[in-house]
Amino acid sequence: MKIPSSHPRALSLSLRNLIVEGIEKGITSIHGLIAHGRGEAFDYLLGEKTTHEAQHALRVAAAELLCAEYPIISMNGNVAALCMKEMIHLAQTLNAFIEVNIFHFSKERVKMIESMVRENGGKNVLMNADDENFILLPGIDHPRARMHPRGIAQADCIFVPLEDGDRCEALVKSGRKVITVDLNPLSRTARTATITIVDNIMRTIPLLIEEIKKLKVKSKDELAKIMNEFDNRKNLDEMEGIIRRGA
Ligand code: PTJ
Repeated sequence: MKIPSSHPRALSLSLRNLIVEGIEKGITSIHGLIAHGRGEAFDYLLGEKTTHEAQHALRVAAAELLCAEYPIISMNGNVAALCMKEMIHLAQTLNAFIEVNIFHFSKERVKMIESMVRENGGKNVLMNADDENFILLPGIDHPRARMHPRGIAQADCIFVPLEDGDRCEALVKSGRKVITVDLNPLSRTARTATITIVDNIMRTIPLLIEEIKKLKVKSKDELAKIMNEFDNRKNLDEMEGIIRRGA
């Protein structure tokens, strides 16, 4: 459905359309609708804007990604539908691989997202759709534990937006740094990740790319200072406070 630009909720409705189109194309899981609705509700409560706290978290995330030896950008079906081009740009800025890694696992959907990344100009893309070509993440008892051997399995830092709490916890337990984007500051993912950016992914990715470009000139010591001064739990508590008080 075409949304008239005069509609007061035009932007929000157009994002819903992207998710619906993603499902129609076969790249987004039907469960993605529920996840998106939950995100929408929190975004509404946050006034649909990037807060100072989210800006802080994404600066720390930029520092962490720049310091990582082998960062990986993980892409799921919602992220592919909402901001495929921006994620490709992020991966190019970091010179990192994108790994198509989905929660509701199906080989068909993994392959479809992978070819869409390539169609959109993403060259460094990995997927775990072949039966031999994966390593299992300990603690997850399901095909969604699959990690590509040259992707998440090797990574010391993973950017994994809109993630499930169970797998986020397993990734952190495995010793990897996990950076997520999640509009719900109370979610298990938000509370388990190393760095949580409580913001809409549509606003986050361009800001994160900008921040990476700004921080690229900083020394390792300066980046370490940015990371060491950050307390994820405190940032989440502040985000929760903003929601409770009303943005
Ligand atoms: O494609 P798949 O199979 O990997 O599945 C992807 C989803 C997102 C369906 C899957 O990972 C899932 O079920 O996630 P959850 O457990 O529902 O968590 C998704 C989180 O993302 C929720 O806490 C939402 O509030 C949040 N969220 C949804 N949309 C956005 C968002 N956060 C930031 N920006 C959004 N646009």
